[in-house]
Amino acid sequence: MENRKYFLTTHWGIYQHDHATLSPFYKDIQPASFGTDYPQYRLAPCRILKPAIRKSYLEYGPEAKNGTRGQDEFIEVEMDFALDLAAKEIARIKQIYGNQAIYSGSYGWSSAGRFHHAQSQLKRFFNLAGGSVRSIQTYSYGAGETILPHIIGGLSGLVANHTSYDDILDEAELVLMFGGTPIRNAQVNSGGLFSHNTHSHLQKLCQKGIDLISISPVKSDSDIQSQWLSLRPNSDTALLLALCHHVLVNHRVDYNFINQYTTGFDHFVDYLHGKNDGIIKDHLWAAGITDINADIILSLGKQIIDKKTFIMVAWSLQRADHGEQVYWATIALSAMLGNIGKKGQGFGFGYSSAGNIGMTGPKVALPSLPQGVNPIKDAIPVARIADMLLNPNANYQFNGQIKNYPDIKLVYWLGGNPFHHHQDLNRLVEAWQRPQTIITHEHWWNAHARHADIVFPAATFLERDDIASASNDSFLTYAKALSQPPQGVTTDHEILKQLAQRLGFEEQFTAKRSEADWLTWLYQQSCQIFQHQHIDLLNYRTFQDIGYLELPKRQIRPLLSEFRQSPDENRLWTPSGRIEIYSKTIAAFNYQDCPPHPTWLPPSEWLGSDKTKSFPLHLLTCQPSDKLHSQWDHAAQPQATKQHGRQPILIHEDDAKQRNIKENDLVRVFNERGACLAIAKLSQDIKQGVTQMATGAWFNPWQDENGNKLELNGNPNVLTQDQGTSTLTQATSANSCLVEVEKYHGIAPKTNIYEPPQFG
Ligand SMILES: Nc1nc2c(c(=O)[nH]1)N[C@H]1C(S)=C(S)[C@@H](COP(=O)(O)OP(=O)(O)OC[C@H]3O[C@@H](n4cnc5c(=O)[nH]c(N)nc54)[C@H](O)[C@@H]3O)O[C@H]1N2
Ligand SMILES: Nc1nc2c(c(=O)[nH]1)N[C@H]1C(S)=C(S)[C@@H](COP(=O)(O)OP(=O)(O)OC[C@H]3O[C@@H](n4cnc5c(=O)[nH]c(N)nc54)[C@H](O)[C@@H]3O)O[C@H]1N2
Ligand SMILES: [Mo]
Repeated sequence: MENRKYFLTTHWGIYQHDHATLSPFYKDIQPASFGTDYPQYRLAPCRILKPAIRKSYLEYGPEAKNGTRGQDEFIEVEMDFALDLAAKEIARIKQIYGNQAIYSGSYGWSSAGRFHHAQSQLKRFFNLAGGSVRSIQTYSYGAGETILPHIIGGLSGLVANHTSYDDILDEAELVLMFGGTPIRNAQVNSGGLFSHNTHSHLQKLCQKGIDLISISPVKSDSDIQSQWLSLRPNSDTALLLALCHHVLVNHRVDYNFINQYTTGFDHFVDYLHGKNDGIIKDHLWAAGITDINADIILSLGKQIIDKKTFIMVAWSLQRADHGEQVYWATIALSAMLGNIGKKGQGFGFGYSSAGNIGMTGPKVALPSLPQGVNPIKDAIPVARIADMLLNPNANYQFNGQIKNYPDIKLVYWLGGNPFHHHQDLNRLVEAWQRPQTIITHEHWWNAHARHADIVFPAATFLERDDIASASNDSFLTYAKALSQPPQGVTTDHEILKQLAQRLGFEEQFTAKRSEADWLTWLYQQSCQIFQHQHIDLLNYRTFQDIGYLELPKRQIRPLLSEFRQSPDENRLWTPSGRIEIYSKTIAAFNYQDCPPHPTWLPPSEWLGSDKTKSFPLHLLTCQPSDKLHSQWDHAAQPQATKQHGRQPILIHEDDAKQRNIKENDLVRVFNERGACLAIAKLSQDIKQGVTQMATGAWFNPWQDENGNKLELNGNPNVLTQDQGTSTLTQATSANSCLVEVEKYHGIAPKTNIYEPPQFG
């Protein structure tokens, strides 16, 4: 072990430090490629060092002119002034409109510690303040998370209870990797990870000679040696249905499994045969949709019948219009093969979408900050934020319910960046003008901070002590601040505490504990939980001195193996207790855009739609390899990825040639929703007609003298559509997006989002 004594935990791994520099945790076999230089960028010019109020908000308060959020100057003020203003405003909104006019959904990854977890802090605060409207679901897998309970009764195979990589290594002969298994994404795990092991697991599959097929429009989605099967984006469901059809007509359906463990198969068989729509879902049909040669589909069908097959599907595939269908079709195919619940066979989602999928977490759930109870029960599907702000009181449907959007007057957000994560950002900018007041805590003067009225300067993970652990890994770390926060900057907890004091519930909020007391308390809770398992953890002082401890892991069993073993004792939490290949519940919802069995529905935007006449290229927006989302985009690595300050776009050589675009040319990527600049990167390893951009460049909007909008940094969310995946799931459909790309002529303005805003 190096002589660096202290530890810090991030979502991208554990670091050691000596109060000056960070180095990767010595036990991590493959640390993330980014992060060690963050201390150098802690005090960059874009750091927020003082509370600030939007100028016209300061002058006119909530009556400030509409439409200026995001463009206004800011006035820096003293902390007490900002706190008084924010407290007064929360009290005013509560009194006039009630707590149902406050939105604190505050989605986002913030930082990894258990105590300084921004959303937990904010929820605790508002639960004591009389409640607030929240969000449910995630941007990550909202479609999957909403449909899986209808099919298998829970989220198994999505976030937990995956079949282990070890079992796959022992048993599988063929692994289909839909969306590939890009190692860049396994750098990250919510809550952190002890060691980055995904690559080594994948390499073992490769070394053993297991047949690995990466099914993706982008070759680099597989970092291990594998066969690349390129297809049209969003067409995977059609391929899976054709494989189902192949198994069916070759009489290789495992009817023992189907009869004992599933329900509604007959409806699906009728669909595959085209009984109602006259369309047989065979390899010829799928070839026309997927662009995969029909013979290749047949040969794939033969392989999955002959070999013990494991099907991995990335989370990205369900972040698309009708994204839920691809997961349903995967489960239907695995059920037909009869291999669900068997060692190393069956299916699982997100094997490289995060760093600890297919590995295991601690034996027991670890404690987090208690949040209390929210007296307001209203919550929106998280990706419907702009719809909510633009359409107060309007009706919408979601997962069998008819609901109304609340009329939100105050938004309070910390630890997430809607101007990173949301789709159709120009629409979000408009939606963001609607509330009377927006309050934010941020580290940086990014677009999220610039679109608020009251901005509090929040300490970063480098500047706070914390306790960290992840539900999908088994460690506890004592995170020791690398340095103090800059003068005038404080923790989210401290800001909320001082607001609570002004609103009369400080003692309830803090439970009379200091931040250090809370950490002790969290550790004591962990000790108690483990004592029930007859495991003694170190005493707190020793834990603090050592800085981390490894926890005993849960046993990991093949996904749904208990159900397979005894389906009556271990009924699934579905209405039938079985895997629902046909769902009567969904049938009763009668949604046109989500039929009751796995179905091919063309996405609203894809290479098969008429819209290609105007916007002929499909844009996929993947996770960035050089950071977590938009975090620390000003640091060296993300800046080095950009060229001349713009994010790259991957485009097929022939598509580039047709447009007279050359390597490293500055291009304008556009559709009817918006436009951004990017640098062209030409390749043969992306399907023709497809482009790919990483998310995460800080939104840097600009307009020319004619009012034409152009995002300068390469933020692809000015292009993506803000439309729910379906009435059932209402999740993000970011990956269904058509664009056109052209060479940018003229001199483009430089990005200026890494500089502080104008202060009045
Ligand atoms: N087009 C497209 N869009 C996508 C996706 C996609 O695939 N394509 N992916 C989606 C997915 S899966 C996700 S999860 C979202 C991610 O979206 P987010 O989680 O919202 O993105 P982050 O950049 O992690 O936002 C964290 C913000 O909080 C700040 N922050 C960090 N720590 C703290 C803290 O302790 N306190 C405070 N006050 N602030 C803090 C950071 O500076 C940053 O601005 O993006 C989604 N958006
Ligand atoms: N380095 C890094 N790692 C991260 C994150 C990060 O910001 N940075 N974010 C984390 C988070 S919050 C999440 S939710 C996960 C997300 O994990 P994923 O959802 O798995 O990640 P993506 O990078 O969006 O998508 C993976 C690949 O899927 C392919 N793909 C997209 N659409 C289709 C399709 O229709 N069909 C097929 N076959 N392939 C398609 C794309 O080419 C893309 O490269 O990543 C996590 N890991
Ligand atoms: Mo995510």
